[in-house]
Amino acid sequence: MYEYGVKILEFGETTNMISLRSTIVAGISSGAMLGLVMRARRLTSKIPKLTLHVYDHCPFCVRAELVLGWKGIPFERKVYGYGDTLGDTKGKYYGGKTLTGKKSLPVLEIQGRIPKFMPESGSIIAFSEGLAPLDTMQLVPMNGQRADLKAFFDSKGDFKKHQRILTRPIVITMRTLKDWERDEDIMYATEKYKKSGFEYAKAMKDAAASRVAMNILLVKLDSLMQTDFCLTKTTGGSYSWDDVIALPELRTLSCAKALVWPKKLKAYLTKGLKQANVSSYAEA
Ligand SMILES: N[C@@H](CCC(=O)N[C@@H](CS)C(=O)NCC(=O)O)C(=O)O
Repeated sequence: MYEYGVKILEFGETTNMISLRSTIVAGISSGAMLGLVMRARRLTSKIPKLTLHVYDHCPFCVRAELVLGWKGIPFERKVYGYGDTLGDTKGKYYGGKTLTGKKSLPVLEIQGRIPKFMPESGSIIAFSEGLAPLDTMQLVPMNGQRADLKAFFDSKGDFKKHQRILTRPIVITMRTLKDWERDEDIMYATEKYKKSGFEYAKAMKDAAASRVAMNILLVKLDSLMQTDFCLTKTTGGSYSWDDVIALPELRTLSCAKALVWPKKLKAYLTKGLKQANVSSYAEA
């Protein structure tokens, strides 16, 4: 969609100021065009150098990656082993980098800001909202989460229960991910989850039953989608916090084998991740 010669983001598109500049169309006066280019340059120069420190498998990290990606905000991505202490007392080894001193990711490193390390996915997302060029539509209206979806993804609900059974034994086998490169990374995860009552051997035995339950849950989630491309119908058809929460959970689930994904839901996941340049585990 074009307004005043500048391409406005439509649902599903990502951009950065370089592509924004390149979409300035012919047919407007050279003075107006110069003004637009200068404005675009001014906006671009406002974005500091960003490094997002993540675990690949962490849904909170993926939330931040999605929003930065959808908004076309350039950032460098740095992945850590799950057993890395990051300078904290928790963990199995020190990989050589201390961020906030707490073993918790994501952390956004913002060049020139004091302090330069920003923890908490919610803060990072709010910060990204402020950074995004004024000409881009707001991708994440803070309009509150839908109660039905909140219940669906609740950490004590059935989705999370079956997701853990179907994915925890699988993710740690993905050794090409930095998260699970070292044996200590896997040891850290298994010990942590065992302490919280999760049994890996039982999970493998329960997988078939969980697969049946999950297939039913996926059909239910598919029926909760209010549009073909977003969970929730929003003004302007943009993504909302419901998508920011759901897509990382579905991405985690994409490593589970032999599930039957409803077509619309699968297309939603594939597109949502692709638009932010976030990988899926489905092909791994
Ligand atoms: N409230 C934090 C939660 C982040 C979080 O829990 N991250 C997990 C990974 S998904 C973590 O870093 N865990 C470290 C550990 O368990 O050692 C946020 O939203 O950013």
